[in-house]
Amino acid sequence: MLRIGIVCYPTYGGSGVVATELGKALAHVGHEVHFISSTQPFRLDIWNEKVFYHEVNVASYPLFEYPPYILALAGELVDVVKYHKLDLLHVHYAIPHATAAQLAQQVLEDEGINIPVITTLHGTDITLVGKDKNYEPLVRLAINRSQGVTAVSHSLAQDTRDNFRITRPIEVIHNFVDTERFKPRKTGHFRKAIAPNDERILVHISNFRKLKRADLVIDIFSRVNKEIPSKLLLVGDGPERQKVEQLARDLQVDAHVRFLGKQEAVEEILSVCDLFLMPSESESFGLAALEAMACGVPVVSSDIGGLPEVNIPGVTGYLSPMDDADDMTEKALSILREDEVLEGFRQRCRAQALKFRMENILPHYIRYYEQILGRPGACSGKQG
Ligand code: GMT
Repeated sequence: MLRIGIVCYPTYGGSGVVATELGKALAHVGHEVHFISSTQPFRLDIWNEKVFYHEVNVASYPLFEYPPYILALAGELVDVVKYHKLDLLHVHYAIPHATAAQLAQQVLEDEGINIPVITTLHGTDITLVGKDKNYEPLVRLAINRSQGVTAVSHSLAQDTRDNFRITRPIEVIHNFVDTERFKPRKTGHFRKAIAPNDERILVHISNFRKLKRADLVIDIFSRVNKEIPSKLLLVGDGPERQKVEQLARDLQVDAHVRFLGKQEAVEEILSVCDLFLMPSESESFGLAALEAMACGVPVVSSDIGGLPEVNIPGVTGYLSPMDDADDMTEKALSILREDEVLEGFRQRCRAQALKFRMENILPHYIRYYEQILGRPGACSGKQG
């Protein structure tokens, strides 16, 4: 049994979801898991004797225009590692978690305590935010000084090597999905409420940042809707939402579009849907697309980042060149026109998602922990 500290963002976002689900699964097989975060991670919905949550309290002071979160996190990590005798720290999203963990590591080293840090790179910490000239040298240092580094796709590992001139090994461990939670369900009454005349239902889930291209989602939907009676569900919230709402009005499809805001039970929403649109400009993996597939929903996405590692053209949906609304519309229509074609995609989506089920990916993380700790078999827990 290991004692593992997991640092993550608590907000709606892929890295927080992956970190929380991983911690829950590790606890399930017998490890002690300590979540350290600014507020309670939103998917942290189980409590048992193996799960701990430590909130980072950032002291404010009139002098601090920007209270120093990174120092508060590092201090909290020192405390948790020391008093709960952690074996390793696994931080999700490099900025600033990896840097904070390394600060804590230095403090602990001075006190004779050695704790390895594993950093999991998730996406924009490398492809966008991490490229900021102020952050770039810090991210490079954090990656080089971590005892272990994982990336959620081959594409992200390559981007890391290219953007940060990193030569150290990066372990690719794909994201995973809970295929018991995300699975096709019978939800006739909900479907009827959304699409009373048996229209097709398209869906997009994101945090509505610019790179998610929710504007293209509306554009594609407005074209699909001209040929096939359909509805669009938009789940999530973020900076672009207002603009996107306006676009739906301008294109006169607002009567067919529902903004559902932030939702926790996304699996129930996905279960009534026929097609997931993900026209992002950047996507290191596309966890939301994988969750859709697990519910039997095909995906039309852009052909960028890690999406080709998840969404297989002609099998689970299609990949289109970024920004190519014509192509995405054509691909969407080809999936939606005929029931039998849609049904084929649905079944293949579920089969593809099963390859990424938690049970397949968790052992990879566990083997990697053992490798970094230099203790083969240390993590056997209930897994054997
Ligand atoms: O940047 C985001 O969209 C949020 C980010 C996160 O860290 O929360 O998501 C990234 O990590 C997810 C989980 O690993 C991936 O599925 C997303 O593709 C990735 N987002 C981007 O690369 C834009």
